[in-house]
Amino acid sequence: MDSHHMLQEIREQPQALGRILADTRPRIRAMVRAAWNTYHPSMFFLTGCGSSYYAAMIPAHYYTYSLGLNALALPSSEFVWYAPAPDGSSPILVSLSRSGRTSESVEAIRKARRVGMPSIAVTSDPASTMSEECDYSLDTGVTSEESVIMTKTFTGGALSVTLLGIEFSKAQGTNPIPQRFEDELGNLPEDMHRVVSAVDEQAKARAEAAKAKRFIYLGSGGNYASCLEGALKLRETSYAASECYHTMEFRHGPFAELEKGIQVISVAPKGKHAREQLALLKEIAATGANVLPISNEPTVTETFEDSIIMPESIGNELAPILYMAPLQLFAYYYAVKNGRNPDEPRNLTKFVTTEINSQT
Ligand code: F1P
Repeated sequence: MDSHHMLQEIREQPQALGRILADTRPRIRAMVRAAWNTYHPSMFFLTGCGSSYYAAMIPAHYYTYSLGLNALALPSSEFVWYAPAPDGSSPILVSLSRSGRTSESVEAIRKARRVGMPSIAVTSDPASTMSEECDYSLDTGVTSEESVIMTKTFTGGALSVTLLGIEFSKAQGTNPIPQRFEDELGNLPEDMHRVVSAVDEQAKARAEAAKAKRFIYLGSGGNYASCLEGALKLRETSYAASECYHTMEFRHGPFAELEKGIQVISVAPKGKHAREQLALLKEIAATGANVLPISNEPTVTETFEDSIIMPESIGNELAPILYMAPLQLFAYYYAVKNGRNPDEPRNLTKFVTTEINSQT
């Protein structure tokens, strides 16, 4: 069934990412120049709701560990309820939202204004409430999905906020942008194309063979955010029980849940932690739980017959964006196999409007 919007939109991601790098990036440079000259921000609150919150967590990881920026990702509602007034640390709010209309994210922009904090809204709709009420509006250039489910606006939002951080980091001038970051950005659209081509059939086969009703996702670093989103995709489209943990946190309690019939999906890219990840996956498999690694590490994919094998040459820096494709495809094919319509999940709308009070 190739007729669902969700599948088409997953497959459109290489082009969407390419457009951001070619067309949105120059606008990001100009915006950051203006914001830097006016505010010199030194602390970044990155917010969103649902998928947009998880998308914001990916750049938060880059800001902190690769770009030398001080950043905190949190749900828009938490920012609205708890964000302090600036105390000399020159904070700025970057709020991510496909619609630009989600109540908590709109209210985050209003709260920032009330406490004297500048704000940037990153949306797919430059005419939205957030875009109109913020100090700086960034249209990612990725149009909203036809599906209720976020796919290309998730990876597009994560990339746009990452590019914002790269420009702020350059303006700050204290931390050279790692060369591997720029190299991987240059290859990202082509790499995403290679990933989608490589994993589409594999994800379909694994999803159609999956017998579990309960899924546990494991990821680390920026891939933890991707796994949170992968688990959410599965809940949204199939209503299946899914959880997510930081890879090495799993031994600290959740391990007790394991038994036959549970499916563990692990994002385990090659790199310096491959050996520890493999050891954990072997321990999990020994309990009788089913292990499905998504990996380009041969020692992992050769150990587990049920792997989704990622192209070996893709880099690690942008893995959290690239590994979204197999996670999205797995959720899509699992939903279709279970007779769900992934474009129109029950009880879900494209964005949420609710009452939220930011008065302090
Ligand atoms: C955020 C969001 C989506 C979710 C659902 C409700 O929307 O939580 O992530 O899939 O459709 O809204 P937005 O603020 O990014 O428009």
